[in-house]
Amino acid sequence: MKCLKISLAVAAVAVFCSPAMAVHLDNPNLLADPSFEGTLTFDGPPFVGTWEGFNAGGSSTADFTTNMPRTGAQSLETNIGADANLFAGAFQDARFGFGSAGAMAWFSGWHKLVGAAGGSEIRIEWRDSVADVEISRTPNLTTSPVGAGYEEFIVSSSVPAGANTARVVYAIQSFGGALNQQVFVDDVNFNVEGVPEPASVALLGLASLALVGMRRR
Ligand SMILES: [Ca+2]
Ligand SMILES: [Ca+2]
Repeated sequence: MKCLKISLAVAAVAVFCSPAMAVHLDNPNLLADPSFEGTLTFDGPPFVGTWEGFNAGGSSTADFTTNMPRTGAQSLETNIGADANLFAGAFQDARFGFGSAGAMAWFSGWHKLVGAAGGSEIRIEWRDSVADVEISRTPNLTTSPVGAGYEEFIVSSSVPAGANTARVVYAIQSFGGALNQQVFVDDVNFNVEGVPEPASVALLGLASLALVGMRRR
């Protein structure tokens, strides 16, 4: 039992002492399945815990594929064929709780182009999950990948008052004319300054109890 307590204390130190990363990755990732290794759903809410796909039908599709992973076995594949006014993408809701107004938040990831460039729409839709309303949304990041390898994208924003949820969206569209493209997306991250992931909270809680136990000896 003593060994368990010591190992938990060491784990807590490791959490506090993890090496500095790029600023947009500094906080715990609040997205489930950030590497698209599970299943893309098309079954409506809830949108927390899994990715939900959407498309315009016809030659537009969104799916998880083993074709072009950046890491793991799968990536998200969005695809629109040679027609105008198509769209395809996926989104997920990440909960961070009320009380983060003004804190910085980041939605980042990696995307890779096959076919015609342009048409990416990457954004955060800020929501109040209790009232089930959208508060506001970031402008679309429309920087599309240019081809060859995976390229990083980053949407940064401060959390607006009244929001407890971020709906992170990756979509491609051909509203401006036919594009005939596929975009692969992998290794996404959404985090909010000062918001820990539930698992870290539980671990720190256990470690604190272990330290209290050690002091009492
Ligand atoms: Ca992956
Ligand atoms: Ca769903």
